[in-house]
Amino acid sequence: MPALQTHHDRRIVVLIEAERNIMTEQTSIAHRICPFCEACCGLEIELEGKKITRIRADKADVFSAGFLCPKAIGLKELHEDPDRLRSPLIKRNGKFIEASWDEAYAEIERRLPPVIAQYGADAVATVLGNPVSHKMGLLLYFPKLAKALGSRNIYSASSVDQIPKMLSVGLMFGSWLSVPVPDIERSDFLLIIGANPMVSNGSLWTVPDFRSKAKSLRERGGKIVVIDPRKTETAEVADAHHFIRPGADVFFLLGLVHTLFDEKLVRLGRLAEHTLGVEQVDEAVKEFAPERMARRCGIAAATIRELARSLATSERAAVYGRIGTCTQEYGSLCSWLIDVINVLTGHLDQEGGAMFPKAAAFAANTRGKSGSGRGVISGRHHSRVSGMAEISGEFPLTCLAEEIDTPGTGQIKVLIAIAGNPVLSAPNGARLAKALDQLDFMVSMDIYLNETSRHADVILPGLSPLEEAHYDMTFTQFSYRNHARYSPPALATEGKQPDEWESMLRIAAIVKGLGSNTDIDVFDDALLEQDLQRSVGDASAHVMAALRPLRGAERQVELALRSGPYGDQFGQQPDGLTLAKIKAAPSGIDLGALTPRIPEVLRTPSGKIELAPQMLLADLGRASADLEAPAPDMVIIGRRQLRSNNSWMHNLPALAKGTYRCTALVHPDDAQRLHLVDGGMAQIRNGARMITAQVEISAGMMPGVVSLPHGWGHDLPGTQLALAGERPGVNLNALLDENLRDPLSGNAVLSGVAVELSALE
Ligand SMILES: Nc1nc2c(c(=O)[nH]1)N[C@H]1C(S)=C(S)[C@@H](COP(=O)(O)OP(=O)(O)OC[C@H]3O[C@@H](n4cnc5c(=O)[nH]c(N)nc54)[C@H](O)[C@@H]3O)O[C@H]1N2
Ligand SMILES: Nc1nc2c(c(=O)[nH]1)N[C@H]1C(S)=C(S)[C@@H](COP(=O)(O)OP(=O)(O)OC[C@H]3O[C@@H](n4cnc5c(=O)[nH]c(N)nc54)[C@H](O)[C@@H]3O)O[C@H]1N2
Ligand code: SF4
Ligand SMILES: [Mo]
Repeated sequence: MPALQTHHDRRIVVLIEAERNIMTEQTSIAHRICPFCEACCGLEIELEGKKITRIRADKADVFSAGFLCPKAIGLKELHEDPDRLRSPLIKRNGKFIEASWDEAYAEIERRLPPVIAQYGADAVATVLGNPVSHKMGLLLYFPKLAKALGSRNIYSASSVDQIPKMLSVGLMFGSWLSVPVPDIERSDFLLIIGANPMVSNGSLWTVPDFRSKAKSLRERGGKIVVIDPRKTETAEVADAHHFIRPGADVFFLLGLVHTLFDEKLVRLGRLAEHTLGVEQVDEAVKEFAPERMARRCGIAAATIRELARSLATSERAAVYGRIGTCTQEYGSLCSWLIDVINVLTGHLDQEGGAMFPKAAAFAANTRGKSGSGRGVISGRHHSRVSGMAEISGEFPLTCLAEEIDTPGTGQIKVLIAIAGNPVLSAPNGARLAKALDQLDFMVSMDIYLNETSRHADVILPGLSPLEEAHYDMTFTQFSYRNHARYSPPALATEGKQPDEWESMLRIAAIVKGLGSNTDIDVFDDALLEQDLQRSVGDASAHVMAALRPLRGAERQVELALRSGPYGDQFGQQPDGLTLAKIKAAPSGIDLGALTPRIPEVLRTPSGKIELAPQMLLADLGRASADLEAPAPDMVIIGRRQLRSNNSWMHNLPALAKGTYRCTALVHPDDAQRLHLVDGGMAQIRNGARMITAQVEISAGMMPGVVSLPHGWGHDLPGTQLALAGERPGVNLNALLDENLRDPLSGNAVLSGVAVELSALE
């Protein structure tokens, strides 16, 4: 600043400084990674004292660069929502009453250990919902709770979501989360199957502002092709869209793989020396010529062949599939074939292709010896009633109800539900709801009294996202670009509400017999010391001392970062990452574009890409036998909506307002045939199950397919969701059969289920 010349100048400076003081006293800006969806946008929270005055995108964010969606305002509305729970609830004589934290933990101590003593560890089940993957406290401390419980009964939303993909990448690349993602900024061709990133903002692919990235791709001459039974918002911004018969992706994908071999388009390039099983795949797909697949999947043979050629001849291309390809009978096969194509076309692990992110912390594919490993192990035990295999340490969510309501040795007596709402989010929630009422004891860790937590005996509410710190442990593993960002709490907690990691640890302490009043920090220290002894042996004292100033989840983040692939290795790499360095960069640290990682990323015992896992090859017989199956007259699929997030954001005014959205989309021809009118009501029936939904006629639907969003149906008694209850919508999952699963992964079939549709007078 130039030297001040005049009295006038000096006065201005005094004024500016006065204003700055007001700014610092009253207005402040906090940074928060949005926890609502996988895009993980960096946001700026403007505060006046404790009041949230504005939420906007952080333009300087190294990863999301100024993008946000309408849900971001939900951070303010959630914080202020009068229905959001701030203190624990205990059910007494069927009614919830507010309780202190000490009372709530004491109630758990009174009721949980006796059940374990009487029935054994497996009598206590845990069920985890989607927000767990967005919450470092829950994610980091659940393993400690699970270890203390020692129960095999672990369930989560993964098995109504991505577990088929986890299984296929686990078998192929050796760890559950080694999911390759499109390197969209350098790609020329994207084939998107059963995903709608324009609305979902990406999944197993963290890609904020998909729209701009897709636009740039097309502006540089690239192409996007979408395969979906609905002409989605993503299809609208693509070059081509093809309807596919729901649930028939496996036939389409087999047709593509067949073509690659048939037309001699297979080019593994650099991957050749790192891949096993190419010949087996060639042999296995011989019978699946596109000409035989076309009728079954609804896509012409010429189109399948043309797409195979485009993928093979584009220099930089990737195939990406999501929910639509997972939540169906062939979820595992589809997930596998997508990456088989990425490998056979030489696009896996190549710039502009499907690449492996390298997260700064917590990724199994950055730990231990690189290049090979134990691979993944599944099926170590089977569920009691249906005999479903454990995958990645959990049983299918659709087995939870039967494990509670089927008497016998090993029956579940206690449930700890953590940030999940399976009564709405899982098929046949009515059965689950009934089962929950038969439990001896149920704890919900949730922020609402909703369709699931209403069944609990004790509810422990989590903090508002603005009151807790955040490091993204999950989605950094699926990010289109490597980065590290940290959000400190934007606001101090009101009262004595603990962080969720503390509650988890306290329940673990209760199970361990340490008592509900135990000193949590002492317990946490002891657990960490044990872990360090195992991982770093003699160096544990040094590491423990370095971590000493921090506690809880934050301390775990510091440990993972410093020992991670970019870390300072506790002083050995002084330029490396530490939590302090990330904290000093409120808009994050960019760690660069994705780089090739094969073979280093692999953790298979062979040290190779396993292109032809036996389990998957064996399942092709099922597809082969199903080739002639006729198309049902009408099938139902799901859809996501921009202002909604599964079941739990319907109580926030800015997201709940506007036109009614829980509508059943049908093609005009179907509407005419079935005498359905726009805005009229339709009965949707699956055997004895029936719901009534409002019809919306849409030329974007594939004929013979009806689309209804999930997560609705807020008309169940005993909840405290005033706004959501005003327009409850209907529950798609009430129609679906909990016994319909992808047999390999146990994932629920949520898509392509045959229904009858009829007009309601
Ligand atoms: N038919 C059909 N069903 C589906 C799907 C579909 O496409 N079609 N999609 C499936 C998918 S992909 C998923 S991921 C699942 C989701 O299944 P769930 O995770 O069971 O459902 P959500 O609606 O996300 O419920 C999240 C719960 O977490 C609570 N919550 C929110 N924030 C916090 C927090 O900070 N702490 C705690 N303790 N609790 C919190 C909410 O109040 C809510 O109860 O639904 C699945 N269900
Ligand atoms: N706004 C918003 N964003 C969200 C969520 C939300 O509820 N709302 N949920 C979050 C969660 S938990 C997840 S897992 C992700 C999911 O992310 P996405 O997978 O991108 O989500 P969807 O929008 O459900 O897209 C699935 C698409 O599959 C299509 N589909 C259905 N059946 C089939 C089929 O058999 N074959 C094919 N090829 N396509 C099919 C549907 O028409 C739909 O367009 O989104 C996340 N983001
Ligand atoms: S796109 Fe997802 S992460 Fe970004 S602001 Fe919207 S809800 Fe939040
Ligand atoms: Mo999900």
